[in-house]
Amino acid sequence: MSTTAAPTVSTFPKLAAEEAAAFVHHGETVGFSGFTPAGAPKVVPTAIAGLAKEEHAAGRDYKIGVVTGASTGASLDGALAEADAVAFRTPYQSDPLLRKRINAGQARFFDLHLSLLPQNVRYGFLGPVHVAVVEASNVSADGQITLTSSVGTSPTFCQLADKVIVELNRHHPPELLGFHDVYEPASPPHRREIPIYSASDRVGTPTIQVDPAKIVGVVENDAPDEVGAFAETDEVTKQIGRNVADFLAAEIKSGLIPAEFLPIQSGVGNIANAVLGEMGEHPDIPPFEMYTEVIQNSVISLIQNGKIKFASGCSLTVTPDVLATIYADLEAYRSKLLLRPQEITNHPELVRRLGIISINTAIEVDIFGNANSTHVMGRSMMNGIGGSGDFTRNAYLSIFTCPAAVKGGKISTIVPAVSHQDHNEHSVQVIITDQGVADLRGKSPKERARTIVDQCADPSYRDQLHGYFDRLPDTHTPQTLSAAFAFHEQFMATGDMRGVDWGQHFKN
Ligand code: 0RQ
Repeated sequence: MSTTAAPTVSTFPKLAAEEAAAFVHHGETVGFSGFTPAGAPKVVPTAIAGLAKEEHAAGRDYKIGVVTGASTGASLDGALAEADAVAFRTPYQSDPLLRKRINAGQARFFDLHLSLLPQNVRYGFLGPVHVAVVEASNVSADGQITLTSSVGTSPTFCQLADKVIVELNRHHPPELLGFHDVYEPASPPHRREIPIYSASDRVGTPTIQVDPAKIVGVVENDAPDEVGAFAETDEVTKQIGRNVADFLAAEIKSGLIPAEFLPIQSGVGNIANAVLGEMGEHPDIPPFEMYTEVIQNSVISLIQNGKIKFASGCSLTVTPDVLATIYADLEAYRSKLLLRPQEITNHPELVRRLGIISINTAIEVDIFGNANSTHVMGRSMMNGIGGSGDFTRNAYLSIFTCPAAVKGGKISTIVPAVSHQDHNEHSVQVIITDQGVADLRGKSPKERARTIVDQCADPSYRDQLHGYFDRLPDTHTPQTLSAAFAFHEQFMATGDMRGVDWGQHFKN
């Protein structure tokens, strides 16, 4: 693999961000690079937001469709939401302002499995992509774009868009050439197998090849990725991590997971970061590989101490200090890290073939093993399903983690029925909280219910959950519709799930 970056050339017009924004018109759809804030453009989206405000002030409509790899940072989702410039948004977001607009019904959001986004765009299911805005560490005269800290859906946006705007970000060195493996599957009926057989296999090219005639200009900047700091690991999160690590070590010991271990996918957020940290410290978990979507801070620490041998992902979602350590020693990481498009990192064929162990975080799970990753109280969107469904459905072993109770104990994450369902009982195999592990494999719904309540629920909710279970009819899945949402109703009425009066709910 060549590590010599082709020199950046000045054949493309050099644009100010505002000049680039002028290429984006009301009603158009823009495909932005970025997967989490990693690799998302910064100055062009903020300039588009400025244009939107000017248009609104002049009494004209201005809104665009915003499609990205996953979530982005404040200068993309945040700025566009603040300017009320978002007509629709997909497939995932985590910006507080945008979330507010979505939940207020002011921005249309549709939540997609992340592996499906690129092909849905190629199939035309989302309509045309008029403009691609892509952050790059280099662009050559013949239109080869070297990406930065993520791949996301950029190859597809660049292929389909009429116009491509490159944000050339000097924060990322051109020597990143070789850290990306760009591959797009053919569309049916011509699609073939994807020839990846281990986490480190390469099948594509190091750059995106774009028709140079489509590149309308290059905007230069040097802003770092807007990846926020992770929360300090608290005792609850640590205990979840220890429970996951102990469980996996026991699975290896019993032979249910091969002794050489299997590639790990770990979800996004504070809990996922802490779980990996604990796995890294466990003496009975051998060094392993990641075939994951988001590479977070803890992965880099574990590469440094040898516990992670290789990490394939879609984004380097690490804080600026950690990215700086990688960039200071790029050659050492060249054989340890690889970034791929999201349809490859999350591809069901590959997740099943490689035997991925998936570990994702749920907002709540119910006593039968259904999981909600996206909605608070069934109606407020948090972030989106992300890649959790891609991995869970196809994993060798699928695990969901969550604290047994949140919000100072006022919310039990173990509930009689999830208020929104993203992953059903057929795909969820293991639930792990700070209280313990519920291994659901081979268990009937009634056995699952007892295991989940006894092993995973917070002690302050166990009697209440038994109170529900003990009143249930003796059927296969003994759910009782009039009482199934009593925990949620109680919370919405009083702000606390504790103290449900079952007598009111079981009327017959
Ligand atoms: O609220 O922010 O006010 O403190 O949700 O929860 O405990 O910090 O956990 O950062 O790991 O996020 C499911 C949202 C968890 C994330 C979710 C509140 C809680 C806190 C955040 P505060 P924590 P995390 C591949 C995998 C879906 C996508 C996915 C997610 C806030 O993991 O978005 O899996 N997952 N992708 O207090 C009310 C409940 C709650 C609750 C937690 N039951 N009711 N609030 N919270 N449970 C990667 C990608 O796809 C990119």
